[in-house]
Amino acid sequence: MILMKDIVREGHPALRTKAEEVKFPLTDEERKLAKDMLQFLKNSQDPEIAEKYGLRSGIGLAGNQINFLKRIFAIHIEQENGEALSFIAVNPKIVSHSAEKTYLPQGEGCLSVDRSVPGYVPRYARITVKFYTLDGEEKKMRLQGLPAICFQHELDHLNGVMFYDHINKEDPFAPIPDAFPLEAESEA
Ligand code: NB4
Ligand code: NI
Repeated sequence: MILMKDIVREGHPALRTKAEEVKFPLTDEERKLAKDMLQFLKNSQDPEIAEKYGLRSGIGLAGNQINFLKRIFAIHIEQENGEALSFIAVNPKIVSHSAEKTYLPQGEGCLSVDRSVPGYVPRYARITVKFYTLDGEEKKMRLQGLPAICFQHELDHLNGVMFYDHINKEDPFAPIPDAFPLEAESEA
């Protein structure tokens, strides 16, 4: 299982490397690592398991973060309606996006960043994405809210981009034109 010791931190070159397109069929090793990445997220959101193994909770994880430089990431977000948006994306792409932007009012963090970097991280409010499953099946989705923000955070990792690269250096909390903060679920 993936533990925090397997997640590389700032300064590791993998976080500034563009990950490679995956060729199908995937190798058994690639399939196993991808499934382990999704399982890490589920474990990290389980209070007992997270406590037992000292896991920081995560809703997304990208290959670069475990020094696996293939264009693969996993997302696992428990939705209000109890369903989980849970998938592994292979060779993900944003095919279109809204002009409108959004951001997490509390800012973003990263499992590869052991410090708080305050500031708004502008993200597209609504995106249409395309990716492949581990078996090579094409998936197309429209995402908004936290799933859209998470997808963009993970896609950035595959391109060697960190969330704080998007923060306004002069004024980290400067108002972002045509952007609305993501309301916390309960307030919505
Ligand atoms: C990726 C996210 C940072 C901002 C917002 C949030 C958490 C991450 C990083 C956008 C993507 C990991 C991957 C959370 C979290 C809310 C939902 C349900 C119950 C706990 C869970 C906690 F854990 N970020 N951590 N950071 N990253 N929300 N949630 N909660 O996921 O570095 O590249 O279980
Ligand atoms: Ni991250």
